[in-house]
Amino acid sequence: MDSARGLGLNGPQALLSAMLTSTTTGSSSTSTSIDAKFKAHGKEYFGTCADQNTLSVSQIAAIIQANFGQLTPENSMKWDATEPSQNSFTFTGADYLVNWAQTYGKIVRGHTLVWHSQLPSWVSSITSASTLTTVIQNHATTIVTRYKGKVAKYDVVNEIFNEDGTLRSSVFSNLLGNTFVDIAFNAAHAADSSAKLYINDYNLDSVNSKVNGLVSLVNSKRAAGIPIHGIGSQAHLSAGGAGSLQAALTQLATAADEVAITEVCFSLSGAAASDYVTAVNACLNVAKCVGVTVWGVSDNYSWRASSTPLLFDSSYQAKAAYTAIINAL
Ligand code: 9MR
Repeated sequence: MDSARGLGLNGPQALLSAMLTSTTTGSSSTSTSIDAKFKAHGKEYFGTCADQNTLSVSQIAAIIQANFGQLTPENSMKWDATEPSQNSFTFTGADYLVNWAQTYGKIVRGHTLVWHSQLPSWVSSITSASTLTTVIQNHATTIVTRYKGKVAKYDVVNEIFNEDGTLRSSVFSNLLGNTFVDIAFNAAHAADSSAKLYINDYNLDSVNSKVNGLVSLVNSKRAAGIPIHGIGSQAHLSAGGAGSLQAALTQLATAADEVAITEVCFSLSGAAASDYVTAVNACLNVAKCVGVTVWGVSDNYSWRASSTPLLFDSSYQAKAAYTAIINAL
């Protein structure tokens, strides 16, 4: 395949490939990209997470330019990276990702405004509900305003549920109950009314208590006028774990305007081709599913590197799972 030819290049060759891809309309690489093939089925994007560390690897940059249509900042837009101390914002990493995406015409999913993890201690040690309210509003407003028109969708709240569908204990829920959801979504919507705002979580891979709890909360919040537009299913899966994903996405889609697979990877399976095809088909078969994001490009930069969970190996060669998706599309 022409696309595969462009994927295994090293050094100057990869840079040349990248330049050609970015400047040539209808190049062979572009016409066989996963993103282009996925969009041909009526979807919005097929993407990956990245950040300056991976975008600076020439082979990864070339792969993304040729194959992926969407970027999620893997770490650079999280609270610890953007507001490490109160009202002192640092956008170096997030700006790099967003500017790169603009240069190469990639959609950005912002990730993530409110999360109990990678949260600076100055936030987790807040004891006043009114202070925390203002802090959430300021954080969400500042980030969404900065990237207005450049970030299409946001994971506004991330991983707020326990496995039984109840709300996870965090500084947010402990001080504000579930109203921190209202506060965060309202602030984000006020800052950019065009951005699609998501609630995102993991273990939403079958119709389970967590899916049901999430659907119930989204239904009640939307009925109350809170601008929740989408539901993201991370899909950090193990071998054989994608079989019920379509049913779960179908259930999630009953509660929102759109759903997405936001962080898919397959640990302990060596990224079996059939697992990936099952996950991609789950999105294809659910009308409201707008896109799939793989959680990284090459195994060596994966957060689960030892289980080789991605579509490209540590030498930046396309794996069987990549070819299987291309063939399935
Ligand atoms: O991939 C991210 C990794 O580089 C970070 O060390 C880790 C720290 O929490 O976060 C990883 O991304 C997570 C994502 O933001 C939310 N869902 C789970 C992902 C994997 O842990």
